[in-house]
This record gives sequence, structure tokens and C-alpha cells, in this order.
Amino acid sequence: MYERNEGIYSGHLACAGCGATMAMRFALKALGDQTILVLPASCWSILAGPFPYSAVKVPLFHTAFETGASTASGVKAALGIRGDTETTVAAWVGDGGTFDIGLQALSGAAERNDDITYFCYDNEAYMNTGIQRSSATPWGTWTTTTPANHPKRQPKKNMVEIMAAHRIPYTATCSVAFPEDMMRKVSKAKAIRGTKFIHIFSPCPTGWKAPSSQAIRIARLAVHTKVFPLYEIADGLFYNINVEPKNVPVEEYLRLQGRFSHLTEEEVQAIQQNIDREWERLVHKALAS
Ligand SMILES: Cc1ncc(C[n+]2csc(CCOP(=O)(O)OP(=O)(O)O)c2C)c(N)n1
Ligand code: SF4
Ligand SMILES: [Mg+2]
Repeated sequence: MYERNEGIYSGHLACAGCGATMAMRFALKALGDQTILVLPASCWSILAGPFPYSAVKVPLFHTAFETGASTASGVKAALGIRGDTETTVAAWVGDGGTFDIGLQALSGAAERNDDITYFCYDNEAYMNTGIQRSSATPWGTWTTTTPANHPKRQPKKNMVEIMAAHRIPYTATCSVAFPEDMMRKVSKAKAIRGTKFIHIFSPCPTGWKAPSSQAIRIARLAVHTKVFPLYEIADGLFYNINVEPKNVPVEEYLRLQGRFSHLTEEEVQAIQQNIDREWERLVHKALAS
């Protein structure tokens, strides 16, 4: 059903193997042409191309870093004044723009339950400005601001739980390694009124010090190691796990990426224990739903 619907052209400016470009392709296949995208500062501000060129078929609204959600709310309201209640307004924001600097705007839109679809493509750092750590960067990771002799010592913020706590109608995690699952979730979000939050695992070969050819393998392993489980939450309360992980040891995921190459065996074990604990908590919520 999605095969023929392409919303992104060849000739974009991303690095080879960039997950953020694949994520956009899958999202636009499901959203269709009657969509307006709001892009705050991020890699996507660049890789869409300079005006008057665009790698994307639908209209783009470039906006300030912290204003992804509030700009999307404004565009939706303006369309409503013109009598257009059907166009999908989607904020397309990085993890820095979501977990950190745009969190207040996002929380405001979610609390009002504004009718927007908010995508966070998560590459786990501020990539566009040179791989600085964000609150989406996992514990133990190398970035340029958390060097190998002083890696990140805080855990990744649980953004999905923060959004679920707003009791918005739909929250989901997606991965570029599972396109059918992703497009089904985006189609579902499109049909729901109110605030929808889609969290996309988006490999960045450049910032993760990994070969471009391994991007999808890494994303698949993130799901099968339970680093990034695929699940959805209705009304902030009802959890549904969509892909059963194959219980691959996290070490297999970590060793493909130079950003983790400094980790000791004990640190890898600590990461494994944390993943197992978080997975138990998720399963518990899904069983209780
Ligand atoms: C208020 C403000 N602070 C800082 C910047 C510089 N800046 C532009 S893009 C960016 C990184 C964005 O990171 P993220 O949201 O994770 O997207 P990514 O680049 O990883 O795709 C930063 C820090 C800015 N444009 N505006
Ligand atoms: S730095 Fe990373 S997220 Fe940015 S365009 Fe390159 S691969 Fe994509
Ligand atoms: Mg980022």
C-alpha cells in the first residue's frame, strides 16, 4: 500500500547510511502529500537542501530550535482558521530539540492536546553541530563533550514515559529497521485527533563511528537486544509491545559502534543489567494494560 508513495527525492544532503533520511522516507509514505512539516534546527535543516531547492515533496517550515511543537500548533491553528481541518501538521525534530531544548514547547502542546503529530528522530546526540551529548545520549557513550576518558555518566532520559504521563492519545516507538511497523504506526497516528508522539530510533553512522553499511543492522540489533523496544501506548496508559526481542546480548550491539569502544567488560555488564531491568518494567506495564 505504501510502495508508490514517495515523499523524498534523491539528492538530499545527508551522510551515507543516515537513519534520519530513511525515517523521513517511511514517515512520508504513510503521511501522504497533504502534510506540512515543521523543522527546527537539526541535521534535517541542512539535509532538506537550501531554498529554493528541497529534497522533500511537501511544504517545509524551518523554525527556531526550541519551537518545533509550538510552531506546529500554530500552523495547525492557522489552517483551522482557513477552514482546513484535514492537513496533517507534523513536527520533525531531533533528540536535542525534543529531549532538551524543545521540551517545554512539546509539553505545552501535549497538555493542550493540540492536533499535531510530533516525530522525534533520535540519533542520541546533537549531530548537526558536531556530536555533542544530549539527554538522549545513553550512559557510557563517547561524544565530543563526553570524551572516552570521561564518557556520559547520566542515563538516557525516558522521553516516551514523559509523553505518556501527559496522557496524550498515542505514543509509539519506531525503528528504521522495521519499516512496516513504523508505517503502520504513522498511519494510525494520522487518523487520531490530538497530540501524537512518535519516537524513532535513527542511526547516525558519522556520530556513532560506525560504517554506513551497518546502520540498519545496528538499528535491528537495538530492538533485538532490548536497547530500543518497539511498543505503543494508547492514552498514556495502555501498553502494547509490537516486536518480541530475540534476547541478543547487548555486547553485539555495542561492538559495532566506535562510540562504545572504550567500555570495559564490567561497564558492558552494567549496561546489560540496566537493559534487563527496564525491559522487565516494560513487560510488566504491557501485562497490566
Ligand atoms: C537556540 C539554539 N541553540 C543552538 C543552536 C545550534 N544548533 C543547531 S542544530 C543543533 C543540534 C541539533 O541536535 P538534534 O536536535 O539532536 O538534531 P540532529 O542535529 O542530531 O539531527 C544545535 C545545537 C541553535 N540553532 N539554536
Ligand atoms: S551527521 Fe548523522 S544524522 Fe546528521 S546527516 Fe550525517 S548521518 Fe545523518
Ligand atoms: Mg540528534
